[in-house]
Parts: sequence; structure tokens; C-alpha cells
Amino acid sequence: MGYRVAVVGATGNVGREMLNILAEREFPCDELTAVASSRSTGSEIEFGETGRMLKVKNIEHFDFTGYDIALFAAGSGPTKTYAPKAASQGCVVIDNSSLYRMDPDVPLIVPEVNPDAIDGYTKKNIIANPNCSTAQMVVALKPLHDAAKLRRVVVSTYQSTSGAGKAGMDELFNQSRAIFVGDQVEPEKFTKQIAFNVIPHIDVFMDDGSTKEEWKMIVETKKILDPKVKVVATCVRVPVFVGHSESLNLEFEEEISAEQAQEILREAPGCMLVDKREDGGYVTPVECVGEYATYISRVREDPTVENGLALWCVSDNLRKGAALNAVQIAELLGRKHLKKG
Ligand code: 11C
Repeated sequence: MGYRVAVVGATGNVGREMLNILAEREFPCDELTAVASSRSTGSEIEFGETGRMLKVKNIEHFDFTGYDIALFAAGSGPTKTYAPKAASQGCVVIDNSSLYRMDPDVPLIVPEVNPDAIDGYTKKNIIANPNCSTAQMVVALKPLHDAAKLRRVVVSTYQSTSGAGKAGMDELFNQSRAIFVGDQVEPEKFTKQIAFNVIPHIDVFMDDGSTKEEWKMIVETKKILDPKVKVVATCVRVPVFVGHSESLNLEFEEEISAEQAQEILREAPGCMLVDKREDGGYVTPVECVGEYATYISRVREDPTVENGLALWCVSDNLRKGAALNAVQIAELLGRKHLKKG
């Protein structure tokens, strides 16, 4: 016996990946329903590469009664209206928006890092999925924190345009083409030209001069990993379609060598160490597209601080950063709480 599952926002970048990953991982679904806004109602979407087509239902009229799990990838606006409705109809919501992440009554889960925190989901029947930049970072940090107690993280991100949705990817494509043929380019989704450029600005500005993306990386890391860990982030959009990269500088309470860190990361859940210290012996975003792991490269000691390490990590932001993590949460929920069969 399997679950009755709804994917809300099924036609967007993340919703499509949710369907792909449910199919790839053979998530036990007795029923699977694609739900989206009225714009997509009635269209058909393939369930992964199974050849099975799902007719998209309208969120405005959708009844979640009898559904076990709803994976939401609909953005904060629709989530605010429909997630509480689904939760009150007895369906557990796993939400990819930022709306509930910092709610003390909603667990914020990365299964490799804080699986036991999921037990608190019953307060609201909602579980939050972190920001893509946070998810891959905490997967890399957790085993090192367990080994040597992390004190401070300095992170700079190199985030792909798919983090800004399909419109962000289209803008990169159209601008690149326009520049090649000598046409004028006007930024639309991004604040400056993204083709052949980098933009040190993701999400809105906060009063202290940081951006909301940077703030999310700080507060979400504290909630998932450890409230004592200090984090400072600089988040940058780069002209890449899929795959977020991060440069991390880490300070630990205890001594840890680069070699020890490599040993630990080689075995750690969700991590894939590719660190050959030679030309090409590291992972770049194009190589992680469609993959599950957080790839870690360039592990080295940072002699400018006590017990310091520097490293590079890359992951598919639509997968570990969003859809894969959500499906892993559903699997964890099934194992711990919603047992079937
Ligand atoms: C980006 N990380 O790359 C963002 C997208 O809080 O879920 C995800 C925003 C979020 O633009």
C-alpha cells in the first residue's frame, strides 16, 4: 500500500523536478495528482520519464481530504492560502517556500542533518524545506561540525539563474543570444545584465545592508545545524543555468586537518568528495546537474585562522536544494510517522 500524494506548483522548475524524483526513487504512490494555478489547469505533465501523463488540477478548487502528503512548490503567496487548508484537511504539507521556515512550530528539515526534528510536524501538519543555498551547505557542514565543532562560517555563493525560476533561465538565454547578435539587452527579472556578468544581489535588501538570501543562509543554518554557529554570507547570481556553487571558509573549536576533513566527507551521507588537487580534479555546476549529491572539492587548511579549513561545494539547486530534499523529507516522514502496508 502506498500514499496519496499531491504536487502543488507541479508545472514550475521545482514542481517538475519533484515529479521526476518521485518517479526516479519509486516513491510509493497509490495516487499522484499534479496541482497548479488556474493558468495551467487542464494541461498535461509527464510523471518523470514514465510516459504516464497527469492532468493538472486547479489549486483553487482542490480538496486535499484523503491525501497523505502534499509537496508544495508554489511560492509563498499561494502557500499562504493553500498550505493551511491542506494541513487542516489532514494532509501533511512539505513546503519549499520560505513562508514557514522560521516558524518555531514548523520543523525545517535536511534529512542528512536533523532528521529527528521532523517529529514536531504534528503542531501544524507542515514541514519546511530550506533555501537551496542552505541545504547543500549544511550537508557539507554537518559531518565536520560533528567532528570538530564549527565556530564560524564565511560563505560566498555562485548561484545559478534557475534559482530565480524559469524566467531567470530565459533571461540568461535571451541576453546571451542578444549580445552575440549585437542587440540591446534590458534586464527584466534581474537588476543588472546577467549574461557575461555576476550580480551580488539575491532577494530583497535588509536594513543592515545584507540581502534576504544572505539572511536566510544564516538563520536557516542555525535552525537546522546549531544555533551557536556564526555565519556570514555573500550571495551572488552568476550566468549558470543550474547548479549553485559555494566557497566556504570554516573555523572550528578543535583541530582538524584537511586530510581528516577529506576522510570524514568521503563517508558522509549526501556528500561526494571529488578532490584530486590537479587540473580538473574538482566539480563544477554543469557536472552536478541531475545529480543528488553535494559535491565537495578543494578541501585545504586555512592558515589565517586557528583550526581553519577552506572548501568548495556544488549541488543541483533544483534537486538537493529543493525537490530532492522535499522527497527525502516525504520518505523520512513515511519511515518515522506515516507507515503504510
Ligand atoms: C535563488 N535560493 O537562487 C534562491 C531560490 O527561499 O526558497 C530559492 C528561494 C527560497 O534565487
